[in-house]
Parts: sequence; structure tokens; C-alpha cells
Amino acid sequence: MFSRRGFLGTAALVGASAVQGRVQAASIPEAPHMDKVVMQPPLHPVSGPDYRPVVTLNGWSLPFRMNGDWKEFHLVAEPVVREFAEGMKVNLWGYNGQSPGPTIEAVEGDKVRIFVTNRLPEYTTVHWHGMIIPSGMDGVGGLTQPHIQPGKTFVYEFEMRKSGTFMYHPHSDEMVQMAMGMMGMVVVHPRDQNFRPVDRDFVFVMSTYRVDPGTYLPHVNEMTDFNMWTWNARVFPGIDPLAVRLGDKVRVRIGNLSMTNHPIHLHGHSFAVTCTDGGWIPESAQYPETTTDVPVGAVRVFDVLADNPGDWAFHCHKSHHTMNAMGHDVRNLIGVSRKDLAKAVGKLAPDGMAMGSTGMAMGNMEMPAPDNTLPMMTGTGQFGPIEMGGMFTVMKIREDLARDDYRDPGPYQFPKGTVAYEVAAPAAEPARQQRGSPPMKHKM
Ligand SMILES: [Cu+2]
Repeated sequence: MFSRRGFLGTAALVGASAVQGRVQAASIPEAPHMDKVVMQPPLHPVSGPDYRPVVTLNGWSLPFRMNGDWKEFHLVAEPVVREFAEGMKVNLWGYNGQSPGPTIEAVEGDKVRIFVTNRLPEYTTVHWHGMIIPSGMDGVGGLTQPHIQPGKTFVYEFEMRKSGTFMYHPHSDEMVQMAMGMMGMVVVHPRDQNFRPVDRDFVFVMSTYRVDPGTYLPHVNEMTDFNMWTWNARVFPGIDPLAVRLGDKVRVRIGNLSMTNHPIHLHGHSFAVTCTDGGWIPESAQYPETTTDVPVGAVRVFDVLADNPGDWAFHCHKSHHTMNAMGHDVRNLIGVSRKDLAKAVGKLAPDGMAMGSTGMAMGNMEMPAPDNTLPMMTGTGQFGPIEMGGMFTVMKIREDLARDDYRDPGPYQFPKGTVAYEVAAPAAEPARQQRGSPPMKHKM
């Protein structure tokens, strides 16, 4: 699952005098390292109160060790190569081998000690977004602590005072470091196991990048014109499906560290937002929704009863966020005569391709693409092209899944007679009802 990183390297870098606080350098826990981009199995607790662990889409939870009554974690901030989907790798900054970093899981009331080693070429810090902690542990470089210089290790110590879903990210050259992918999620389980328990618990963070086709590095000073809309730095069809057992109570925890809001929509069900990064929402204040907007710098958690079997699209509802790298300077040619256009374009650019006169469906179109980018719309389902990219995946609800089985169960076997179907109709214009004639008499 993960490989243990050689601990000696870290110790050599750090040196006893560089370690802040009450712990000695010799006691820094080893830093686990991840080289996979698919969801790792849930990390069940080995000590302390029991809880149902989360699974991180295309990610993992950070293993910890107990030291007395402290839970000790070790994050290593470092350059990483993240595969967004097959065919595209991006040079990012992240933690412990991947971006986003691993999910940190703990229990309400836990005392945690989080070591942060900086292997970036510039200083960094870690801010614990939404968590109620002492000011000096808040990770705002310059304001609450000195920046962590390259090669140095700092330690954050605090108690997990409340349960919920939080995030972590640098507060140090923030614009660059977040645009480079430095972020992760924190899940604090309630100490009371009977508090709103669920059967499956998914978590991911949303981030966006501008990576020009053929290049490998995000534009870190891009403010609005992103072309890679990601969940855990993955885009469709690279995002793990959410495998769910029919009848399960499912929780989905969504963080947003991108620079715009994302209205997240689930098909086939209604859900209620039960938690934000501010805490649990009282039941009396919850209401049914099928889309919930996740603002910038916020967490939304929804609970849903998976009582409707099938393959259910789960995606951002901004349609340009379910696309991969796309040019924006394409004119709307719907309704234009393709023949006339092709003739005109052909004179100017013999290899030109007139597209879009009946819409822009690209499912059957093969175009040469530059290295290291992805088709704008992609993915294939059992009935044909899906034509999506970016922030899109599928919740797959099945009767026959084992309790901790999160593997992709494959395409849904639709019961006979339950799929929309074509009817025999004459090829000519269908008969239309004439409406509105004679004029209606309005009675007020
Ligand atoms: Cu979006």
C-alpha cells in the first residue's frame, strides 16, 4: 500500500536544534510515502476508540503512531508528480509523494502531534483550516510562527477539540503553493460512535489548475482561466467511482480549495448537508437538496441513503468544469452551413476542420492531441461516449457489495425493460399537434 520512506534522510536534514517544542529529533516518526493514484483501503484504527474510517478518492489516510497518549503523524512537503488521468502527468507540490496530501484522521479529544518536514525549494507552513486550536498552532507564516525553511522540521501539537471535516494547506507563499497543489483533508470522528454513524464515508478536495497542453507545470499566477477542474487532483475518467452498497447510509465530505465555487450534484437521490467546516448542522436546520454549492475555502458534507440502485452521475454542475483542457475562443457555429464554411476555411487553411455546426458532440471524433494533455470530453460507458471530463464521476450503487469493498463494480446491469429506448417511428417529420389556434379566450 505505502512504502516506508527511509527515515535516516529526514533525520540527517533536521538536526536536533531545528526541532521546535517539547520533542526531540530522535523521536520523529517515519514518514509514509504513497506512489499510487487509486483509492487505498480504509485505515481502521488500531488503538483508541473505534470509528468507521473514511476513504479518500484517489488517495489515502496518513498512518500514525502512538507515543504515550499522543497520536503522531509526519507530513513531508515536497515536489511530486501527479497523474491527473491516464495520459497526463503534472509536476505539483504536495505531501508524502502525492498531491493532495494524505487525509489525516483522528478522534474528537485526541491529542495529535503533526511533524512537518519541508523538502520544497522555498519555505512553507501548514494551516489547519476550520480547526479550533491555539493561535500559535494555526500555521500562518509570519503571524503565528516563523516560516519552515527548506530542510527544516516543525511540529504542531493540539487537541482535536471537535469532530468534523477540515482542511490543511500552507499559509506561506499561499498563492503559489496552493496553485501547485499543496492541500489535504482532516477528518475528526466523533468520540460517540452513535453520533450520526454511516456505512460508507468518502472524502475529497477540489482544486483547479491551468496546465497548457504539452506542458507539465501549472501557471501559478493564473487567477480565473483554469483548464483542469479536479477532485483530488484527478479528472474524469481518472476519478475513482464511489462504490456503494444498496441501502447504505453514505457520507460524502467535499472541501474546496479552488478559486471558484462548485455546485455539486448527485443524480437519483436527495441528500441533506449535515456538516460544514464550522461543525455539524442540527437536524432541524437540514433540508433536502440534489445540488449543493461548495463555496471557496469551505467544506460541505452531505449524507444520503443509497436506496436507488444504478449508475448515478455525480459531478459539478458548471458544465465547463466537467471538461478537460479546452480552448475558449471557439465560436458558436450551431446552425451554420458546414459545407459553405468548410469551403471558405479550406481556402485559408487546407487542413482546417469546421466543427460544431450541429452541436459539439465529439464522442466519435479522433483528433491528434499534443503530448501530456487530455481530450476535452471523454470517457466511455456501456452505451457509448460519456463526453465528460473534469469534476465528474459515478456513484455505483449495487446490491451485492461486501461491507468494506470499495472496488469498481463495473457497469450497472440494468433490469430488463428499465432503460430508455427507441421506438419505431416514420423517418419523416413526426405529426405535431397544433396548439394555440383558435386563439384562447382568457377569463380573468
Ligand atoms: Cu465546478
